[in-house]
Amino acid sequence: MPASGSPVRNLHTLTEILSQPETWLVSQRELAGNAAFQAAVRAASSRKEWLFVGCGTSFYLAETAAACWMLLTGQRARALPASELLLFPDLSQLNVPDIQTVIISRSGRTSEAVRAAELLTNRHKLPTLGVTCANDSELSKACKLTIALPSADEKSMVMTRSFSSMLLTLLQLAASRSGARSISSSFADISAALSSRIQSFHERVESFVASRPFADYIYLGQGPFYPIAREAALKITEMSCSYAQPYHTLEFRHGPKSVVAPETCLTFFLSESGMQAESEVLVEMKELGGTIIAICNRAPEAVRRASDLVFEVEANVPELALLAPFIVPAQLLGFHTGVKKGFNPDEPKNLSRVVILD
Ligand code: F1P
Repeated sequence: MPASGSPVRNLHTLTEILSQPETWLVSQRELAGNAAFQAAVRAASSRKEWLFVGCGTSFYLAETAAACWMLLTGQRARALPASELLLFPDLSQLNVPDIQTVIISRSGRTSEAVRAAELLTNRHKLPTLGVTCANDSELSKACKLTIALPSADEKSMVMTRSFSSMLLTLLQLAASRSGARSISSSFADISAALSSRIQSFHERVESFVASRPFADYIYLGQGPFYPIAREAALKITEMSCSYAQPYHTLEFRHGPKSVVAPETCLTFFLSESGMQAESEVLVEMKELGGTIIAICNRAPEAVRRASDLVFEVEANVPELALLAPFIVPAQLLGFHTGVKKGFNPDEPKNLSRVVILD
């Protein structure tokens, strides 16, 4: 029973996590008639470089979007925390032709994100695209164009469905630029695949968390799955005040693996591109005594044998369409770990829903 005393199932953070398959479909339907999205698609055709900006979860979304953009379009794309634009503007290298900037903020009110948008629009005279879940936000006033996804907004402090829905929106924008039709058509498939599994994921995570205590949490991913690992680490930190570290999967061998012990919970976001190399790390960490969670589309036998918990999406979709469903088991791990430790994920310790600076 969480600290709030209300049953777990009544916590809106859990309700929102479980609503993601349906939310993705609603958001995609909203986009079909969204004038701002269509304008962004038209504008994207003349852009040659992209800079994605955000804070917290929205920064990890920016990193994921930048990786997807490069893989889908072949164009140069980068991600920066909004604070870096404000404090170290020369790091952002804005003086390149045909750059498009994208500022991501669920609330559309985060001071650093709004200030970064104002700087890019007003001082640097650059095209700014806002991506948010709020209508009529300060972000939309600071950007030349803004895509809003109100159906993906949340009551919760932590970002869950807003992260995955805005990710799919940016993926759809990248697919429109690259002509990768299979990406846009895959959203119904990942929604259906997750919808038929999410209750089982929820129950399996809850019982796994109840079965044993952990001292720390490691999240591993390569390529566009690395920022998903960073977001997963933030989720369990925000909801359960646990120590969590993300690494590129193969980087974990180069020193950080010294921490591995039975009370270390290692979550692997297994890509299809790097499955062989990444699963070898998974097997090695099991041999070191770690507790292993594997999140993948389909688990090779070696992964199944070495893992304590396996989550498979089993969707016939392009690899990048797996990024959104892959974060869901990690969101559930953060939620149930928080409840087990006596926290209320609806009211995370020390956090506010939006960081507003004076
Ligand atoms: C960004 C953010 C969240 C974090 C917390 C504080 O919010 O850092 O990622 O979980 O809610 O704000 P936003 O700019 O996306 O609204």
